[in-house]
Amino acid sequence: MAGHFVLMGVVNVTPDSFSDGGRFLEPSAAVAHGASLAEEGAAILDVGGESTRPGAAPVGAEEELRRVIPVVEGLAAASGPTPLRVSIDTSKAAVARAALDAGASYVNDVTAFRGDPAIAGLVAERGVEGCLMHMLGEPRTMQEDPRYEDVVSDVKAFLERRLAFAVGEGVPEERVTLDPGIGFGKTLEQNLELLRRLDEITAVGRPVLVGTSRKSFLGKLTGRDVDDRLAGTIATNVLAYARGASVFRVHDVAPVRDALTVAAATVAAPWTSPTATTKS
Ligand code: HH2
Repeated sequence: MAGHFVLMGVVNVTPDSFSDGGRFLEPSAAVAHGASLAEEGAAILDVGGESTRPGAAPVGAEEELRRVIPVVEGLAAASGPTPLRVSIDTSKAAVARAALDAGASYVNDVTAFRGDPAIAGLVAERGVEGCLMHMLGEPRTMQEDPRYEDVVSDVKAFLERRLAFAVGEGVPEERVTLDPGIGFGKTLEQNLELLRRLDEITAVGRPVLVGTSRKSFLGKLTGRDVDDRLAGTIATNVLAYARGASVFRVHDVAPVRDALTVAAATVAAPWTSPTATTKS
Protein backbone atom coordinates (compact mmCIF):
# COMPACT_ATOMS: atom_id res chain seq x y z
CA MET A 1 0.00 0.00 0.00
CA ALA A 2 2.63 2.52 1.02
CA GLY A 3 4.33 4.73 -1.49
CA HIS A 4 2.13 4.34 -4.50
CA PHE A 5 -0.60 6.65 -5.70
CA VAL A 6 -2.06 7.67 -9.04
CA LEU A 7 -3.66 11.05 -9.68
CA MET A 8 -6.57 11.28 -12.09
CA GLY A 9 -7.13 14.88 -13.22
CA VAL A 10 -10.70 15.98 -13.99
CA VAL A 11 -11.36 17.45 -17.45
CA ASN A 12 -15.06 18.31 -17.65
CA VAL A 13 -16.38 19.37 -21.05
CA THR A 14 -19.84 20.29 -19.83
CA PRO A 15 -21.86 23.47 -19.34
CA ASP A 16 -23.20 22.30 -15.97
CA SER A 17 -20.60 20.40 -13.91
CA PHE A 18 -20.88 21.42 -10.29
CA SER A 19 -17.46 23.01 -9.87
CA ASP A 20 -16.10 23.85 -13.30
CA GLY A 21 -19.16 23.75 -15.59
CA GLY A 22 -18.72 25.86 -18.72
CA ARG A 23 -15.05 26.66 -18.13
CA PHE A 24 -13.61 24.19 -20.66
CA LEU A 25 -16.37 23.84 -23.25
CA GLU A 26 -14.05 24.90 -26.08
CA PRO A 27 -11.99 21.83 -27.05
CA SER A 28 -8.77 23.85 -27.12
CA ALA A 29 -9.40 25.13 -23.56
CA ALA A 30 -10.15 21.62 -22.32
CA VAL A 31 -7.03 20.18 -23.98
CA ALA A 32 -4.85 22.95 -22.54
CA HIS A 33 -6.36 22.38 -19.11
CA GLY A 34 -5.76 18.62 -19.33
CA ALA A 35 -2.17 19.14 -20.45
CA SER A 36 -1.52 21.44 -17.50
CA LEU A 37 -3.02 18.88 -15.08
CA ALA A 38 -0.67 16.29 -16.57
CA GLU A 39 2.26 18.63 -16.01
CA GLU A 40 1.16 18.97 -12.39
CA GLY A 41 1.38 15.21 -12.02
CA ALA A 42 -1.86 13.64 -13.23
CA ALA A 43 -1.11 10.19 -14.67
CA ILE A 44 -4.64 9.87 -16.06
CA LEU A 45 -6.90 12.59 -17.46
CA ASP A 46 -10.60 11.86 -17.05
CA VAL A 47 -12.61 13.48 -19.83
CA GLY A 48 -16.36 13.79 -19.21
CA GLY A 49 -19.16 15.25 -21.31
CA GLU A 50 -22.15 14.58 -19.06
CA SER A 51 -22.49 16.06 -15.59
CA THR A 52 -23.47 13.61 -12.87
CA ARG A 53 -24.05 16.24 -10.18
CA PRO A 54 -27.24 15.74 -8.16
CA GLY A 55 -30.23 16.80 -10.25
CA ALA A 56 -28.31 16.90 -13.56
CA ALA A 57 -30.29 16.17 -16.72
CA PRO A 58 -29.07 13.30 -18.92
CA VAL A 59 -27.29 14.16 -22.18
CA GLY A 60 -27.82 12.33 -25.51
CA ALA A 61 -24.99 10.32 -27.05
CA GLU A 62 -24.64 12.69 -30.00
CA GLU A 63 -24.12 15.75 -27.81
CA GLU A 64 -21.79 13.86 -25.48
CA LEU A 65 -19.70 12.71 -28.46
CA ARG A 66 -19.57 16.24 -29.84
CA ARG A 67 -18.21 17.50 -26.53
CA VAL A 68 -15.65 14.84 -25.67
CA ILE A 69 -14.18 13.39 -28.87
CA PRO A 70 -12.15 16.46 -29.96
CA VAL A 71 -10.77 16.69 -26.42
CA VAL A 72 -9.83 13.01 -26.24
CA GLU A 73 -8.17 13.31 -29.64
CA GLY A 74 -6.32 16.46 -28.65
CA LEU A 75 -5.05 15.02 -25.36
CA ALA A 76 -4.10 11.66 -26.86
CA ALA A 77 -2.10 13.48 -29.53
CA ALA A 78 -0.46 15.96 -27.15
CA SER A 79 3.20 15.21 -26.93
CA GLY A 80 5.26 15.60 -23.81
CA PRO A 81 7.92 13.77 -21.87
CA THR A 82 5.37 10.98 -21.34
CA PRO A 83 2.28 10.35 -23.47
CA LEU A 84 -0.96 11.42 -21.81
CA ARG A 85 -3.20 8.64 -20.57
CA VAL A 86 -6.82 9.49 -21.31
CA SER A 87 -9.89 8.14 -19.49
CA ILE A 88 -13.41 8.54 -20.82
CA ASP A 89 -15.99 9.27 -18.11
CA THR A 90 -19.16 7.88 -19.65
CA SER A 91 -21.86 5.28 -19.18
CA LYS A 92 -22.66 4.93 -22.89
CA ALA A 93 -20.99 2.22 -24.98
CA ALA A 94 -21.16 4.36 -28.14
CA VAL A 95 -19.27 7.19 -26.44
CA ALA A 96 -16.74 4.83 -24.88
CA ARG A 97 -16.13 3.15 -28.25
CA ALA A 98 -15.55 6.43 -30.08
CA ALA A 99 -13.30 7.67 -27.27
CA LEU A 100 -11.19 4.49 -27.38
CA ASP A 101 -10.95 4.93 -31.16
CA ALA A 102 -9.80 8.51 -30.55
CA GLY A 103 -6.99 7.43 -28.24
CA ALA A 104 -8.49 6.89 -24.76
CA SER A 105 -7.31 3.79 -22.89
CA TYR A 106 -9.43 3.79 -19.73
CA VAL A 107 -13.20 3.71 -19.18
CA ASN A 108 -14.62 5.35 -16.06
CA ASP A 109 -18.28 4.33 -15.76
CA VAL A 110 -20.23 5.82 -12.83
CA THR A 111 -22.95 3.20 -13.41
CA ALA A 112 -20.49 0.28 -13.14
CA PHE A 113 -21.63 -1.16 -16.51
CA ARG A 114 -25.33 -1.04 -15.57
CA GLY A 115 -26.28 1.97 -17.73
CA ASP A 116 -25.16 0.25 -20.91
CA PRO A 117 -23.95 -3.29 -20.18
CA ALA A 118 -22.37 -3.50 -23.67
CA ILE A 119 -19.59 -1.31 -22.27
CA ALA A 120 -18.23 -4.38 -20.43
CA GLY A 121 -17.72 -6.34 -23.66
CA LEU A 122 -16.10 -3.30 -25.23
CA VAL A 123 -13.61 -2.94 -22.36
CA ALA A 124 -12.87 -6.68 -22.62
CA GLU A 125 -12.43 -6.62 -26.38
CA ARG A 126 -10.15 -3.57 -26.41
CA GLY A 127 -8.04 -4.82 -23.51
CA VAL A 128 -8.29 -1.52 -21.63
CA GLU A 129 -8.72 -0.77 -17.94
CA GLY A 130 -11.86 0.50 -16.30
CA CYS A 131 -13.34 1.85 -13.10
CA LEU A 132 -16.61 0.58 -11.62
CA MET A 133 -18.33 3.04 -9.30
CA HIS A 134 -21.17 2.63 -6.83
CA MET A 135 -24.19 4.89 -7.19
CA LEU A 136 -27.57 4.53 -5.50
CA GLY A 137 -30.30 5.47 -7.98
CA GLU A 138 -29.52 7.97 -10.72
CA PRO A 139 -28.14 11.52 -10.64
CA ARG A 140 -31.55 13.19 -11.08
CA THR A 141 -32.87 11.77 -7.80
CA MET A 142 -29.96 10.11 -6.00
CA GLN A 143 -29.74 12.57 -3.12
CA GLU A 144 -33.41 12.15 -2.13
CA ASP A 145 -33.23 10.24 1.14
CA PRO A 146 -30.62 7.55 0.33
CA ARG A 147 -30.92 4.54 2.66
CA TYR A 148 -28.71 1.53 3.30
CA GLU A 149 -28.73 -1.41 5.65
CA ASP A 150 -25.05 -0.71 6.29
CA VAL A 151 -23.57 1.69 3.77
CA VAL A 152 -20.08 0.13 3.67
CA SER A 153 -21.23 -3.50 3.45
CA ASP A 154 -23.88 -2.59 0.86
CA VAL A 155 -21.40 -0.67 -1.32
CA LYS A 156 -18.83 -3.44 -0.97
CA ALA A 157 -21.34 -6.14 -1.95
CA PHE A 158 -22.45 -4.05 -4.94
CA LEU A 159 -18.85 -3.59 -6.12
CA GLU A 160 -18.17 -7.31 -5.76
CA ARG A 161 -21.27 -8.09 -7.84
CA ARG A 162 -20.29 -5.62 -10.55
CA LEU A 163 -16.71 -6.93 -10.58
CA ALA A 164 -18.10 -10.45 -11.06
CA PHE A 165 -20.30 -9.17 -13.90
CA ALA A 166 -17.31 -7.51 -15.61
CA VAL A 167 -15.20 -10.66 -15.24
CA GLY A 168 -18.10 -12.72 -16.63
CA GLU A 169 -18.12 -10.44 -19.68
CA GLY A 170 -14.44 -11.12 -20.26
CA VAL A 171 -12.74 -8.23 -18.47
CA PRO A 172 -9.71 -9.55 -16.57
CA GLU A 173 -9.98 -8.71 -12.88
CA GLU A 174 -6.53 -7.08 -13.01
CA ARG A 175 -7.93 -4.37 -15.28
CA VAL A 176 -10.63 -3.24 -12.87
CA THR A 177 -10.52 -0.46 -10.28
CA LEU A 178 -13.36 -0.03 -7.77
CA ASP A 179 -14.86 3.20 -6.46
CA PRO A 180 -17.31 3.68 -3.55
CA GLY A 181 -18.85 6.68 -5.36
CA ILE A 182 -18.52 9.42 -2.77
CA GLY A 183 -21.51 11.77 -3.12
CA PHE A 184 -23.53 9.48 -5.38
CA GLY A 185 -26.69 8.73 -3.40
CA LYS A 186 -25.11 9.25 0.02
CA THR A 187 -25.74 11.54 2.94
CA LEU A 188 -22.92 13.43 4.63
CA GLU A 189 -22.71 10.74 7.32
CA GLN A 190 -22.70 7.94 4.75
CA ASN A 191 -19.85 9.61 2.82
CA LEU A 192 -17.83 9.96 6.02
CA GLU A 193 -18.50 6.38 7.04
CA LEU A 194 -17.33 5.13 3.64
CA LEU A 195 -14.11 7.10 4.00
CA ARG A 196 -13.63 6.04 7.62
CA ARG A 197 -14.08 2.34 6.76
CA LEU A 198 -12.52 2.44 3.27
CA ASP A 199 -10.17 -0.40 4.23
CA GLU A 200 -13.21 -2.71 4.01
CA ILE A 201 -13.54 -1.78 0.33
CA THR A 202 -9.81 -2.11 -0.41
CA ALA A 203 -10.04 -5.58 1.19
CA VAL A 204 -11.84 -6.73 -1.99
CA GLY A 205 -8.36 -6.79 -3.48
CA ARG A 206 -8.69 -4.37 -6.37
CA PRO A 207 -7.21 -0.85 -6.51
CA VAL A 208 -9.67 1.68 -5.08
CA LEU A 209 -10.36 5.09 -6.59
CA VAL A 210 -11.87 7.92 -4.57
CA GLY A 211 -13.46 11.09 -5.86
CA THR A 212 -14.06 13.60 -3.07
CA SER A 213 -12.75 16.65 -4.92
CA ARG A 214 -14.71 19.82 -4.05
CA LYS A 215 -17.86 17.80 -3.33
CA SER A 216 -20.81 19.21 -1.43
CA PHE A 217 -20.28 17.13 1.73
CA LEU A 218 -17.06 19.12 2.22
CA GLY A 219 -19.09 22.30 1.90
CA LYS A 220 -21.59 21.03 4.46
CA LEU A 221 -18.79 20.39 6.95
CA THR A 222 -16.77 23.58 6.40
CA GLY A 223 -19.35 26.07 5.15
CA ARG A 224 -17.11 26.68 2.12
CA ASP A 225 -18.26 27.32 -1.44
CA VAL A 226 -17.28 24.93 -4.20
CA ASP A 227 -14.14 26.88 -5.18
CA ASP A 228 -12.88 26.94 -1.62
CA ARG A 229 -12.90 23.25 -0.68
CA LEU A 230 -9.28 22.33 -1.37
CA ALA A 231 -8.38 21.82 2.31
CA GLY A 232 -11.27 19.40 2.73
CA THR A 233 -10.34 17.68 -0.53
CA ILE A 234 -6.79 17.18 0.72
CA ALA A 235 -7.88 15.90 4.14
CA THR A 236 -10.17 13.28 2.62
CA ASN A 237 -7.64 12.14 0.02
CA VAL A 238 -4.89 11.73 2.62
CA LEU A 239 -7.23 9.76 4.89
CA ALA A 240 -8.34 7.61 1.95
CA TYR A 241 -4.69 6.98 1.08
CA ALA A 242 -3.99 5.85 4.65
CA ARG A 243 -6.88 3.39 4.32
CA GLY A 244 -5.54 1.89 1.12
CA ALA A 245 -6.97 3.94 -1.77
CA SER A 246 -4.53 4.30 -4.64
CA VAL A 247 -6.25 6.39 -7.34
CA PHE A 248 -7.36 9.94 -6.55
CA ARG A 249 -9.72 11.80 -8.90
CA VAL A 250 -9.17 15.52 -8.34
CA HIS A 251 -9.57 18.94 -9.92
CA ASP A 252 -6.53 20.41 -8.11
CA VAL A 253 -3.70 18.08 -9.01
CA ALA A 254 -0.58 19.91 -7.77
CA PRO A 255 -1.62 20.48 -4.13
CA VAL A 256 -3.10 16.99 -3.77
CA ARG A 257 0.10 15.51 -5.24
CA ASP A 258 2.18 17.34 -2.62
CA ALA A 259 -0.12 16.18 0.19
CA LEU A 260 -0.06 12.55 -0.98
CA THR A 261 3.71 12.64 -1.48
CA VAL A 262 4.12 13.63 2.16
CA ALA A 263 1.51 11.10 3.30
CA ALA A 264 3.16 8.31 1.30
CA ALA A 265 6.64 9.12 2.62
CA THR A 266 5.31 9.12 6.16
CA VAL A 267 3.44 5.85 5.86
CA ALA A 268 6.44 4.26 4.16
CA ALA A 269 8.83 5.09 7.02
CA PRO A 270 10.48 1.95 8.32
CA TRP A 271 8.69 0.50 11.29
CA THR A 272 9.27 -2.82 12.93
CA SER A 273 6.44 -4.60 14.59
CA PRO A 274 7.23 -5.53 18.20
CA THR A 275 6.01 -9.07 17.47
CA ALA A 276 8.43 -9.39 14.55
CA THR A 277 11.40 -8.65 16.82
CA THR A 278 10.32 -10.90 19.68
CA LYS A 279 12.68 -13.86 20.05
CA SER A 280 10.93 -17.16 19.80
N1 HH2 B 1 -17.32 12.01 -9.45
C1 HH2 B 1 -17.81 12.79 -10.44
C2 HH2 B 1 -17.75 12.35 -11.78
N2 HH2 B 1 -17.18 11.17 -12.10
N3 HH2 B 1 -16.11 9.17 -11.45
C3 HH2 B 1 -15.63 8.37 -10.48
N4 HH2 B 1 -15.08 7.19 -10.79
N5 HH2 B 1 -15.69 8.74 -9.15
C4 HH2 B 1 -16.23 9.92 -8.76
O1 HH2 B 1 -16.27 10.19 -7.54
C5 HH2 B 1 -16.76 10.79 -9.76
C6 HH2 B 1 -16.68 10.38 -11.13
C7 HH2 B 1 -18.41 14.11 -10.11
O2 HH2 B 1 -17.47 15.15 -10.17
P1 HH2 B 1 -17.29 16.16 -11.40
O3 HH2 B 1 -16.86 15.45 -12.63
O4 HH2 B 1 -16.39 17.25 -10.98
O5 HH2 B 1 -18.72 16.79 -11.57
P2 HH2 B 1 -19.89 16.59 -12.63
O6 HH2 B 1 -20.39 15.20 -12.48
O7 HH2 B 1 -20.91 17.62 -12.23
O8 HH2 B 1 -19.33 16.83 -14.00
